[in-house]
Amino acid sequence: MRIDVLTIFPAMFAGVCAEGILRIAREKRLLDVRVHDLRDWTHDAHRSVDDRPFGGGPGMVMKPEPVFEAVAAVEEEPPAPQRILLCPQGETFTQETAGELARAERLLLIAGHYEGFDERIRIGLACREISIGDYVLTGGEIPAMALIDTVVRLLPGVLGKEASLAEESFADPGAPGLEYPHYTRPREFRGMAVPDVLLSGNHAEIRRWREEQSRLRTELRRKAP
Ligand code: 4HQ
Repeated sequence: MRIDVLTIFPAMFAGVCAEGILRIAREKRLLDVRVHDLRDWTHDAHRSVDDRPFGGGPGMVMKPEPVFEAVAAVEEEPPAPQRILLCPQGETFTQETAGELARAERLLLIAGHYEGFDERIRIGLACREISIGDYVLTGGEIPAMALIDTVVRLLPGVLGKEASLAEESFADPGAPGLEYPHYTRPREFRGMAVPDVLLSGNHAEIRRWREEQSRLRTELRRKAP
């Protein structure tokens, strides 16, 4: 998958793309991330990407021209990407959204700043608008990284065989549950013991216990009134 990103802070993506699963995915050539500085498509001495809002009011608005020019430049090379604008007004990003996007050959993510985008950007570029949740960040970069991270781990070949199989059951939209409690050595730590069932060697019983814990947690933490 190829992912292009338009941002005024390209350096923010360096660390995220250079470590962990994203690094592995890039090394395996399963992921090609290209981060572009929006200011490369400005023409004034100050390299302005924002301007004052018509009608007055506080804050600044992302100008349409650099975004349109950047999109045209990045899309010169086929195939045409699915365009995504990260903004609080978008549909809420879920695991299901991630699964859908993981099937795309190419994505173009646009990270905004200031009070938001000039409305012509939404209208003229027909972007899918996505929010990572109902809280306000200073920019769309962290939402873009969250989306990239979530989508890339779903690409075939990125995770090991075991993790991919586990993914299938969790990705099942019918039965998404929270993880059961995990334990490793030592068997007792600061007075807290590992549940006996996990040491029993009875795999049927262990599976039942984990399913039960998963169900209880989901009910308690996700379906509370
Ligand atoms: N912002 N999900 C404001 C977000 C956000 C979110 C990005 C802050 C866009 C203009 N983006 N800028 N939540 O809070 O995606």
